[in-house]
Amino acid sequence: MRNTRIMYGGLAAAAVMAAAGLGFASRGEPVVEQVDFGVTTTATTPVFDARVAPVTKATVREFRIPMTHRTIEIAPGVKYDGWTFGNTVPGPVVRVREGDLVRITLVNESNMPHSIDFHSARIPMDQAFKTIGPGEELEFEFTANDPGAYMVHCGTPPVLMHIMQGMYLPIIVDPREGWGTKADKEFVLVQSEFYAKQGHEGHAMQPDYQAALDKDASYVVFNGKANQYANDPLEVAVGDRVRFFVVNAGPSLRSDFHIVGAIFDRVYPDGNPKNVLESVQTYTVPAGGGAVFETVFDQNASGEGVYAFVTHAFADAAKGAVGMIKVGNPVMAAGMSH
Ligand SMILES: [Cu+2]
Repeated sequence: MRNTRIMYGGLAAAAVMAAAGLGFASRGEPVVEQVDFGVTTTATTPVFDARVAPVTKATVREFRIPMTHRTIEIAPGVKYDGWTFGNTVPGPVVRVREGDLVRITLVNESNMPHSIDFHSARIPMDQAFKTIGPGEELEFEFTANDPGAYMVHCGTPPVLMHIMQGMYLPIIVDPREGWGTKADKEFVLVQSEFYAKQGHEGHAMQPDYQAALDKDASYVVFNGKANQYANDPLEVAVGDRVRFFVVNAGPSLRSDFHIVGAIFDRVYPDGNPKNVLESVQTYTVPAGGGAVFETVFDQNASGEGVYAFVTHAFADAAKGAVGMIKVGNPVMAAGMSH
């Protein structure tokens, strides 16, 4: 879970703030939330924990984001020498509310230059998104004025290389007035692809840059590992309204997001509820884009049972971009292990 410290202007003020549902304590001091992705660990076993905690009451959000090089697992039993934000691929979820001040402290703990690019920020890229060397830090801030589900990635050239290595994470900016519906469960799914070739004997897989240029992916994945939700499905209850924050990190392929056996009540392209589509079967999230999907697993419509979520570009689903959703407590069919 998140290692989060929230600083209030005093406990009494916090109580007032909480009761009023406001982001400011009674003395007008903003509520500051601090998260260090160096000590926050997103559970990645048996699967990357796709559940998303609700947005907190803070109005100032401070994130320390270390950039590291780590051996990751991109398919069951397949190790890869990746590059990360916060030690996992994708990096931890950033969740804020429209209007919040977001303060970033980027720390390069690797042995080569990296950077960070927030799609949710309107900010001069030459300052906030500049490349920093090993051991260096960079601080910048922006106000998250546009609700949505956004990609965050390393923008150091060649960007294709830095993204294919795993340097991305999702940021959710909740609308100030909320989503308009109450979700019973919320999940984040980041689609991306890996281009891997064999390393030296006994070593992890290595990046295949030519394959990346050719868009010849080895694996296409949700949340960093091929097929990881096949045996460990997302679990929801019958009757749940479920909200999916889908971000496509690419670097180069589209995500034609679809749930087999369900229809999306709503899709919010880019994650802004002012962009609303209804009764959607499949919606494409472009590389570098995001969208919010909602569906209800009602008793008599997409009720108890097993469902698959996929990119309906099936050459990519066949490379690992498929997962399962278990609704209620269905009898699992033979060959559908859990
Ligand atoms: Cu990088």
